[in-house]
Amino acid sequence: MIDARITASSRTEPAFLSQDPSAPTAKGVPLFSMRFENRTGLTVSDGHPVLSVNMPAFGAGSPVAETWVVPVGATPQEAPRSSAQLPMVTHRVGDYLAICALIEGAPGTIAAQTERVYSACLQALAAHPALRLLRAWNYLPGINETDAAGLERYQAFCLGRARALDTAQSGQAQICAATGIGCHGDGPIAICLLAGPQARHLENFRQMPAFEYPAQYGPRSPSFARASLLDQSGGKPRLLVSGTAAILGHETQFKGDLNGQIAVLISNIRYLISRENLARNGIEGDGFALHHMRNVKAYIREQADIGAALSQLSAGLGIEASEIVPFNVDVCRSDLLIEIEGFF
Ligand code: 3EB
Repeated sequence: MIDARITASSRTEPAFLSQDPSAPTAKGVPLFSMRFENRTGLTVSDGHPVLSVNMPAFGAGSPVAETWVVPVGATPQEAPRSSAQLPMVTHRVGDYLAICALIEGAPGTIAAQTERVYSACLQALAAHPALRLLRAWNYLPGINETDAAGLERYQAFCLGRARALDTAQSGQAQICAATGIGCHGDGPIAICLLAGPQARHLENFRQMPAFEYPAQYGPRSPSFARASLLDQSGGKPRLLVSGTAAILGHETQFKGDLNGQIAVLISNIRYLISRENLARNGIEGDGFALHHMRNVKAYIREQADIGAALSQLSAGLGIEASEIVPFNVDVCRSDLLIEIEGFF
């Protein structure tokens, strides 16, 4: 089992906890943290890797952190290991592994550097042959800018990531749920991979699989699944939902219309988690309820849209606006105004 909590900088005062009473929220061994603050970096702190990402939560006085936690029973514990070659830290707790890394390099080298660092991460994963990729987070400064090689930085990143996945030798490197989103500043790309026991990776049958997007969106399609379903060995299954936007088929809907985009992204998540979509993915079960979405993060391109976006998301999902953490960042397609993610 694994769980994540989002907290304000004071660890003892969680700003948000999973409300599933069966979830091992408060107690457990931290596997890794993502700290949303005003710089990007990678450190080891309190025995686990901390990936700092330059994207403070909007309106939060202090940094917000999302910490993924493995229940206490998951021993023995190993210390995090830092790579001698790259800014990369791996940490294994029980059946879970986190790999956090920074992708740095001169302008025009994003594709090559992304391939190099992703390959190193996948090689680190290969040292744990029983584990599979469950979730990836990718934070890109200047995501919509054109890099010195003439490609949009997000597209260059997708190219490098796809090449690294092509050359990964084992079936461990399955295409999993992911986030690919902008962040502030001009620092490195920050990534984190979560691996664990076998997961099922789902598509949304109302959207084209992202890995099949046509070439108009870049030389290589984005390598991610719409969601990954974790078998919580006896507990409730957990569905990790990728960054989700107003895309139907492969096309952005309601360009320039925030309300329209939010309506479509909510209907995308509603369908993704439905019994019908699960069945089309070969998974039995009733599906999930929208208002059970947790650890919701909203990525909003225009600062002026944040208030309206939170109200509409809160009403549409049926959760409190205060449970949604907003970030004012660019989204991977320049015509997307908003993207959200979370889990069930
Ligand atoms: C989309 O549907 C939205 O590149 O890893 C969402 C989640 C998006 C993950 C990624 C990109 C990624 O294409 C963008």
